[in-house]
Amino acid sequence: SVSGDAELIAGLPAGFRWGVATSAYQIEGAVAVDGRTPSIWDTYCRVPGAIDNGDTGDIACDHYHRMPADVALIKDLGLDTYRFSVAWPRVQPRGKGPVNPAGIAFYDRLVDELLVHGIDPWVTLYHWDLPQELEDTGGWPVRDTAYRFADYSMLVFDALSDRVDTWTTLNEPWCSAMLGYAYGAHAPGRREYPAALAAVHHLLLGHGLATVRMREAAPRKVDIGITLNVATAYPASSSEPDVEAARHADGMGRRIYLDPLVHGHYPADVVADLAAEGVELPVEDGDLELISAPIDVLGVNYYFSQKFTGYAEDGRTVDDAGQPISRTIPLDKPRTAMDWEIVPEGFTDLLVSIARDYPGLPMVITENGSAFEDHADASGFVADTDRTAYFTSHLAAVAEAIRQGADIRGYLAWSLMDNFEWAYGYAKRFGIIRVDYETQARTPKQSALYLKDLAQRHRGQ
Ligand code: GBH
Repeated sequence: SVSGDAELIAGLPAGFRWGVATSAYQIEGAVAVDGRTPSIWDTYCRVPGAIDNGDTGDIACDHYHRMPADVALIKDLGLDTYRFSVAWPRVQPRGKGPVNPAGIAFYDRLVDELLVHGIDPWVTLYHWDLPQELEDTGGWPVRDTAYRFADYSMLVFDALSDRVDTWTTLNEPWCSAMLGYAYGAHAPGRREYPAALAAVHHLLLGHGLATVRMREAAPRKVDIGITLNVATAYPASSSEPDVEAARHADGMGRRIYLDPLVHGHYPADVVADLAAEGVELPVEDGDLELISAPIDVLGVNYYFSQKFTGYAEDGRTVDDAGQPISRTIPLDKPRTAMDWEIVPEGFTDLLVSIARDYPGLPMVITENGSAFEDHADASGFVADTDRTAYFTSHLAAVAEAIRQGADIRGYLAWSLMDNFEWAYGYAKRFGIIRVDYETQARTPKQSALYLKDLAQRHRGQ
């Protein structure tokens, strides 16, 4: 409602960023152009059955060839920030060696195009597209990959830091490590549990190495941070097994990243949980000092929260291997097209808990959004009232967290346009702009016009 919108706008601080986010593999296409080599996603998309409908990122939104028009769309929406990712295999083919001039030139042009339109560029260095050659030598489970990431980061930083103020090292290391190496649901599709935990540590180490080197090389004040996918883990009841299950989930999803980043050590309860599974993180001397190098901003990606129980369906509290049960059960909320429950209060609780557990760390919402079954009219317009309502309830949740003391500096919607939704291919649409994949026509949806209006009114107040 208009009055509800006025209230949420009033709850957001002056200078609050309004923007949109994308990632390279999800929108660029042009995978074999200007010296780019394959990433793990190019490879994984060719595994039969890996991606719904056999979709690939080969063409995606063809953003590589349509970049100026896409930047103009952001400008038309009156948004002030655009978060995009750099494709490692474009900038440094095969993951080593000098910069590829033709590859970095694309991002050079993108940054200039954004600046000409008064849009603040926010660079994510790694949004999951590891050069395949680095996977062939072991991927994130091997320590060397962290050093390779820091070297690559410096190539990008050297080229763009004269104009880019805000830098994110990694997008959602949980996804890279767990979906990629434990659950086999994302590239490279491995199911190797101890290796996935090594990947967690090496991703964080890569973040730390890159952060320290970028800070030293910075030509002026820049903001450096990391983006995490985090959520609230609610216990199903106050029973000990349910509370334990939620603690375990929160440990593996949130604190295993934030504790080393902010406090310089892994959480003791998580280390104990892992030891009980026979897993030890491959920490070497000095690693935690690097990982806890100060950051300027925490990027928070939020989609939904879950409820956890420590009881199996048959009532047991341990599995066949003697490990405690921790599984999700429905909160009984409406769902999006991803089958994700819509839990805005989990967003408030999450942001307030981060502010409490990690005080002094400014946050920006670097992704929030939803997929729904969109219906385009003859002109391509989508009256996406469900997506619009999702934005309203989640922005209100952010405003409520701010009211409760959380330091939140901005909100970037996921996503600028419909794109390649990883294992779901093009079937799931998160865009605020409709993409017709036959013609590559872009049409702003109702939700885009809604965010445009909110940002404008907030700025004008
Ligand atoms: C983000 O990932 C990505 O950054 C972005 O590229 C992607 O397009 C967007 O979200 C939409 O998916 O049920 O075990 O997976 C979010 C991935 C999804 C990871 C929810 C955590 C919950 C636990 N997150 N998931 S599980």
